[in-house]
Amino acid sequence: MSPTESRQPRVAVVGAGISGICLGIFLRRAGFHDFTIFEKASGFGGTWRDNSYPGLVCDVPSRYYQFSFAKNPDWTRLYATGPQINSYLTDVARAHDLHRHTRWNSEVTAAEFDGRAWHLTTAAGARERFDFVVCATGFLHRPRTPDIPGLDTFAGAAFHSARWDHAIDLGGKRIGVIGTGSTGTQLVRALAGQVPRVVLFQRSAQWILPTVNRPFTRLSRVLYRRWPVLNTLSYRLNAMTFALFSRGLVRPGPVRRVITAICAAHLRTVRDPDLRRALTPDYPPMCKRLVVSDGFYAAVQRPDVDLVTAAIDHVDPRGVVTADGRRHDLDILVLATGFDSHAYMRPMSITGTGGHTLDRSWAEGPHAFEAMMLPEFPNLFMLIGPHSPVANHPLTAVAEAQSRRIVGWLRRWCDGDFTTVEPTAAATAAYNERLRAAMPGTVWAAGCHSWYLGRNGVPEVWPSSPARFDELMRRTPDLADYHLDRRVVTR
Ligand code: N01
Repeated sequence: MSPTESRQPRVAVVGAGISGICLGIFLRRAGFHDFTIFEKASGFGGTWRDNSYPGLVCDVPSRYYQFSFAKNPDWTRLYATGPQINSYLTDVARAHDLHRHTRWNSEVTAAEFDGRAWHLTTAAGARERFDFVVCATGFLHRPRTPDIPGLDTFAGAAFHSARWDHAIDLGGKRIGVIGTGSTGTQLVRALAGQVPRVVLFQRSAQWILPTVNRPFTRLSRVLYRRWPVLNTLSYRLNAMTFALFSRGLVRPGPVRRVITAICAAHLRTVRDPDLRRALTPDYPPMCKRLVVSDGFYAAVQRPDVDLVTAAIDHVDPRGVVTADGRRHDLDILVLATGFDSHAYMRPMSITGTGGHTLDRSWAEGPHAFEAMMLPEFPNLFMLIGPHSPVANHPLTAVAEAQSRRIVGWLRRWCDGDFTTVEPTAAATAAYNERLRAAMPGTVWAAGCHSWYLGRNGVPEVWPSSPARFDELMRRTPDLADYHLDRRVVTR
């Protein structure tokens, strides 16, 4: 029986980024129409909407960083730009009528479970009741602003890379970039040569995997449009390459050695030995998220680009002063300092059964049962939550696997199998213990500081292959791992 013939659950989806869009499409396709996507901003795309800095390019190939059910034949390059991905996501969402389900400028501030249903409150004070809540908030949405003394005294413009101020003319400006992650390196690559001076403040050096962002010919795009199977083949080929890459992440062996050798050879292309030394990380490749770039080393060797490795002491109205006493005069200061990735759906306050709060549950760090559910929070799901395979695997694929699982639970609800479901505390503890036991062999535990690590220094990512994750998501849930409440709820 389709859900339209039986009872329909009311579902709230928080966030209209990749995972919220994906779930919305899965819900519609499965016949679930009573759902609302709450979005704090006024457009689809999540982090791809928020990030619009110069040079933003996805480091996963475009023909893989897309939904498997909505393959785009018109990608113009091996790696798509941020605006191209944002347009793609918006087009896919609109093509599936998701704008009809989306409530814009509606930030959910609280969700409370009353023993039967969830009550959501928005920043505007509206309150609404739902049978299920899905947090599709992602983990790269809360910019992390460094606590640098004097930052607020800077006379020029200072902003986080995810809040790029397009009103500011970059022409003739000296630009400082703090941070050498994927964002900082892309920014330097894009700004070098376009402005009189770029100063990169590096706290930790990064390993850089070289690539070439080659354009796709017009002919290839015509062929991909004519024969969609080509797009499917590209997608599968990329999936196999990434599966191979992920082996290097989760255990030592030949893949890790090959990637290490490629990164080391790439570093040797830096001619000046002092600069090369300054750019040499003190941890193995892939321990932090590997930066993929087709020009960072060339950019940083330009005479109009300075690499500053001295620690930042403070900021004053004229620029950044480093611990060696030098002042670096600047007109613009960009904070490419990353995100509070462990916040997930917070600061939204979530209260489950018996007044149990998410903050209390996560006092020792974010965790979940099989990446998606938590004890004491019935009928609450997370998309791309703790221990989802955030490594370099495309989040589109993760969102699809998890959306499919949520639809499975909703179907069971429609069949009357349960009214509320939550994992048991014992199953959750055992699952997290298994994950922890698998972490020591992973590259993330190889001795570096990164956002992949939790407060206790244990990695918070999926410690196995994407295929194993997909298998877990497709497996029929073992009901012994859950509390199922079968009370009939009358609304
Ligand atoms: O952020 P990061 P990001 N003083 O956290 C430094 C995705 N992404 O925005 O390494 C000085 O990686 C910090 O130094 P350290 C991708 O998943 C994807 O670059 O902590 N420096 C580090 O160098 C990525 O992993 C694409 O010592 C300070 C940097 O800031 C994630 O977003 C493109 C500092 C932060 O690096 C985040 O990347 C862009 C301080 N007080 C981003 N505080 C794609 O292509 C922090 N730093 C898909």
